[in-house]
Amino acid sequence: MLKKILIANRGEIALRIIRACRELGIETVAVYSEADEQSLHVQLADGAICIGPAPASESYLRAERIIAAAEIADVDGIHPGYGFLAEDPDFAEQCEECRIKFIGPKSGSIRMMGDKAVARETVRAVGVPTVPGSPGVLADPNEAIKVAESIGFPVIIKAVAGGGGRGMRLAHNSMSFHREFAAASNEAAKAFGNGAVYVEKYIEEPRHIEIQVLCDEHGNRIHLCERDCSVQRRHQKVIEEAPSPFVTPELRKAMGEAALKAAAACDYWNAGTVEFLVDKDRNFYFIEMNTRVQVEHPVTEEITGIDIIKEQLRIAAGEPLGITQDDVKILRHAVEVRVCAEDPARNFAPCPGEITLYYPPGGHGVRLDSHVYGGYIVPPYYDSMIAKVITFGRTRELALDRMHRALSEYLIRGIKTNISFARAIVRDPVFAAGEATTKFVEDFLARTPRDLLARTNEELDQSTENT
Ligand code: MV4
Repeated sequence: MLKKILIANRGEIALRIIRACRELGIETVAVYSEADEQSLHVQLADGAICIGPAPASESYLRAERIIAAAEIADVDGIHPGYGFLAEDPDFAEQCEECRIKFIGPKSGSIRMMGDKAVARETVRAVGVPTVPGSPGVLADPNEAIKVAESIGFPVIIKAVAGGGGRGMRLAHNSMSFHREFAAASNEAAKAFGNGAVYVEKYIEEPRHIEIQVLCDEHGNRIHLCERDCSVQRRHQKVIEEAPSPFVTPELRKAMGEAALKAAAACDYWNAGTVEFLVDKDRNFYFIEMNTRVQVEHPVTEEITGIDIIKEQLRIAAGEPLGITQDDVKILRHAVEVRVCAEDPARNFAPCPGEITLYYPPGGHGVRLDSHVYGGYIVPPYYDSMIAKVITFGRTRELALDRMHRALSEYLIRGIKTNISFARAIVRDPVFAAGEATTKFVEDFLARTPRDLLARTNEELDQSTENT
């Protein structure tokens, strides 16, 4: 087993990794920026090293500082968490060259899946369904328009270096295609330093359903079923759940097998996620592979009983998987809400500041993954997510009732959060019926009065006190 690892991250995921290490007897070293000196991940790790000023570009994104810290602390491995350097193939390669185990896939797999056109072509070649589209990158607008016309409009233009919705443009006809093609390419060149784009048929109102995979370094590969992440606002997930209310046992089997084919095609190891779009007729199409542990991994842990972070550590230590596909069972239903420091009344603008009062939810069927506490100051430099509330139960209805109850208990004062927004979604008839597609949040916001989303639990409590 690994003896000592460095955690190249902050916040709840750094804590999550420290906790898994504690249970496995692995020593931990935290790294932190000047803004995170008082953070729980610094307090809870066995050691901690400051790697620079508050902005991520001067601390958590500095590969050379993290490698230097790893060498000073003499660790065997680095866990990158999610975000920051987690999907940077150059960082993984530097770890490999320094003989520090990168707790994730090899750099070659990250590089391959990081180019969305290469990823798509690679998995298509092994029989994974992809969205009809261009065979690869389209450089010439006149060639691109021929492809678009042969696919049929509407089409979506995607940046090769994109992912997560950045650098995407929709075209409804040949006229708008010229404009959108140029816009997508320019936007991608500016944002990623790579203007290459490809074209796909546009799938209307799909569901976003992803398969969790675990692969060891000996060629064993299993999947841990799906997560439904259709409830998103501007490509940011708000609520995730497992199993998907839309997925039948037959579809689960087919998507699971396709995900394992995709993993095999890039010689994948460690934990990964294969993302699919699923249309109303339950056709599924590969869109991309995430070569890291994801924010929403706890819903899979809660339905299967498998600790994904511990599995990552065991795989990185070279152990063969101790679980077979037949061992993977869906034991219950789980839901996750991402709690963010943001103001729903001001178009979800980030809302950093001091948490003046904090009362977290708990009780039967509730898990809270968070690094915050009363008196904590949410810094303005990083992602606004401050907690993940995960609830679970024998049925979806029970998991959702528990989520509503947990969110009602959750008191955070001093900063604005999206708690009331999430609670309203949980009680929405379309969501409750399991009918949410990726268009759900937009529709929900259009039919929901703003003041309802902005109301905090304490304001709701005050209105009940008065009655
Ligand atoms: C699409 C699509 C429709 N058709 N591709 C957005 C994020 C990126 N991972 C892929 N995305 C989409 N790709 C085709 N061919 C619609 C989306 C999309 C979406 C996907 C998942 C979750 C939310 C979304 C919101 C808008 C658009």
